[in-house]
Amino acid sequence: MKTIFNNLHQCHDSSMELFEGSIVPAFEKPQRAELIRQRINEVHLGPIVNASEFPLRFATAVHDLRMVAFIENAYTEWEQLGRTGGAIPYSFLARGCCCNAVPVSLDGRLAYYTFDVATPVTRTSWQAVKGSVDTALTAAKLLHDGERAAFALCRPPGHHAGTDYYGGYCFLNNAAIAVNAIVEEGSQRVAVLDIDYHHGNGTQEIFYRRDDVLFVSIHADPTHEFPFFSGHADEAGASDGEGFNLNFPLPAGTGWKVWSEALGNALSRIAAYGPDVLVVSLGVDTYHGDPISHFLLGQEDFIRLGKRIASLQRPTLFVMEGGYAVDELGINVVNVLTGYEGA
Ligand code: SP5
Ligand code: ZN
Repeated sequence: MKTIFNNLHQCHDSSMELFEGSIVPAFEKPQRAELIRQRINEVHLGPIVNASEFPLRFATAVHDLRMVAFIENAYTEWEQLGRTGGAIPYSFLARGCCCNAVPVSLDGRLAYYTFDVATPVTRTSWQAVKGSVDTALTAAKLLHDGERAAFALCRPPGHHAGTDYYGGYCFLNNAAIAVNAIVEEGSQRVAVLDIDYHHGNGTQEIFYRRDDVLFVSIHADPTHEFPFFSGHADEAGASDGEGFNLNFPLPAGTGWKVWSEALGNALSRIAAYGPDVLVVSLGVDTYHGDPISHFLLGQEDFIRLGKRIASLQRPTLFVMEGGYAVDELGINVVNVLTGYEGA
C-alpha cells in the first residue's frame, strides 16, 4: 500500500514534557515518523508519496474555527509577551463553572482550549499540524480514487482533539477530518476502529450524535488511564448516534488473548454496520515495551491484528496515532500494515 508522508511534521518538536512530576524529553517526537518511514523503505511496503495541500475548510468542518485560528496564532502572541519555550496553559477550565465565555487573555484562552500540558504550541507547530491534516486528507483522496488501502503517516497525532479542545499530543483530529471528508464525498457509512492504547476521546465526541459514522475503540480503562473522562463501556452515542459508539475499556496488563477478544467483538460490530470505508486510528502504544502504557502486545501480535482488520475486506485508511517505544516503533507499525497486506 501507499504511505503518505509530510516533511513538515518536523516543524513540531516540543522537546520537554511533564512526566510524573519531572521535566523529561517529549515522548511524541519527530524521530517517530522518521523511524516509521525508514522501516517502510526497509521492507518495501510500497511507495511513499508526499502529502498535497488541502483547504483549511476540511478542518473547520470538524473543529471550532476559533480554536483552529487560536492554534495557528498562539505562538505569535506568546512571543509578543516576551515568552520562550512552547505555549502551554498554567490553568484549566474546571467543571461547574458559571461562565462559558472564551477569555480574552492568551493564558485564559490556553486554559479554555487545552486539556493538558503535553501539547505545546511552538513557533512552527502550526505547519506540522496543518501538514498532518493534509497527510490524512491526501490518503483519503487515494481511497476515493480507487486504492484499497493507504497509510497516512500523520504526526502530530489527532485522536484526542475534539471539536473545540486539544491535548494528548493532538491538535487537530486528522482521522476525524478525513472521515468527515469521506462522508462529504458521498460515503453513506464510515467506521472508525481506534486501536491506540488511549481512548480516542476527540473522535468519539466529534461523531457522538451521528449514525453515519460508527466509532469503535479498544483502549485502557479510563478509570485508571488518560484521557480519564471518556472511554467507558456505557458511552453508546446520543440522539441519532445512539448505538453507533462502542467502547472496549481493558485493564492494565492486558495481553493479546484478552485484547484480541475485544478486537473480535469490535470487528463483528463493524461488519454488521457494513461501512463503505474503514478508518483505523493506528496507535501501537499497546506494545509491551511502551514507556507510558500498560498493555502487553508483542511484535508478532501486530501482524495478527493487521490480518484480522483485513478480514473485514473494506477499503481501509490507516491513520497514525501514538506509539512511543521508538526502538521498535517502525517494526510494530509496519507489522500491522504487512499483516493487513499479506492476509
Ligand atoms: C496520541 C497519544 O497516544 N497520546 C497520549 C497522551 C498521553 N499523555 C499522558 C501520558 C501520561 C503517562 N503516564 C504514565 C504513567 C506510567 N506509570
Ligand atoms: Zn495513545
